Amino acid sequence: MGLLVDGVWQDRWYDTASSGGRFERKASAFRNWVTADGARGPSGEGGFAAAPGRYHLYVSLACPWAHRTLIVRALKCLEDAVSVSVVDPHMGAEGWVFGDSPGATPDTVNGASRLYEIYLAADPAYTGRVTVPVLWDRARGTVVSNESAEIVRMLNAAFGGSGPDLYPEDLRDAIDAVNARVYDRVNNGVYKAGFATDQSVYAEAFAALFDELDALEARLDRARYLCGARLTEADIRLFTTLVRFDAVYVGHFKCNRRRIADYPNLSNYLRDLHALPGVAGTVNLTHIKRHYYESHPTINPTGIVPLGPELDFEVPNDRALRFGA
Ligand SMILES: N[C@@H](CCC(=O)N[C@@H](CS)C(=O)NCC(=O)O)C(=O)O
Repeated sequence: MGLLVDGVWQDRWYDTASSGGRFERKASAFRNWVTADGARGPSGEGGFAAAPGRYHLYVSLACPWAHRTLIVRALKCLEDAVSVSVVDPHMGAEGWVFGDSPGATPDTVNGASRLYEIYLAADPAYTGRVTVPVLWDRARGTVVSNESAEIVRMLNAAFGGSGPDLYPEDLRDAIDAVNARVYDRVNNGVYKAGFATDQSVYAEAFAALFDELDALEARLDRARYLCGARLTEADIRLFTTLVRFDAVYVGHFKCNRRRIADYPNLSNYLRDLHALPGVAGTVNLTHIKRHYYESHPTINPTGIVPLGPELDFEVPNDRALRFGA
């Protein structure tokens, strides 16, 4: 694990000493937008018009942020329009690399062996973390975006894919509001608990996480999805944390007040989303478990990957029966 400083790779763990034991996630650096006609998006520069075969996604199957983009690509039927490379689950001294673990792929676009080479191809003097997902433009030979929340919106809107509109106009305020809470307390909340190096910082993240899961459990008693009867990006964003929770966050990140399996609504909802067309194919529990347990030596120095728990997301769920299809 490391980062680039002025274009040079340095092998370094997260610095929590300068922030009182707190893990602080840095903002993503590349913030351009693919749009239908290439007009400038909400940030960055214009000139990235949607076209089949032009863009390539670099993902890890382990990473919840990258996972959002893979799910939206599947739900919008964009598998043929946007190609994908999958990094190895183990993130070691060189960061994310292309390897030969089952389920990983080579970099078929740039022939890189490490993900940081892609960042350097876009900016030879890049300073910052080298994260997945990355959306690469073959035409301009550069990174469009490395911010999953924005890549999700591009895949939803720019490419004219079929499938549901995951960010419909009339629900945007509701989606933004739930996203903000879920991001801070759940998606990033598990990392704040897991990477804390101070007991009270961990306790604070732990309390916020489980308060929010309790609130989401109650919310999902009233409607099939987070924002009512329609599936939205808010559901996809919650799903990628829920699907990792019992396998990884309960043990590795010490988020163990309850498992998702102990929440009837959250666990039925998790299985409902897992059953959406194309979603199960994006879930790889081997990559998920190997990544976390092998790549964080300060948390799990032996690198032993636990064999349990037994999880079956294919068990039928009650959501359509309770709320209608
Ligand atoms: N804000 C980014 C965060 C992405 C992110 O942190 N990805 C993790 C994997 S789960 C990563 O690549 N970490 C490598 C590092 O921090 O060095 C997004 O949502 O796209």
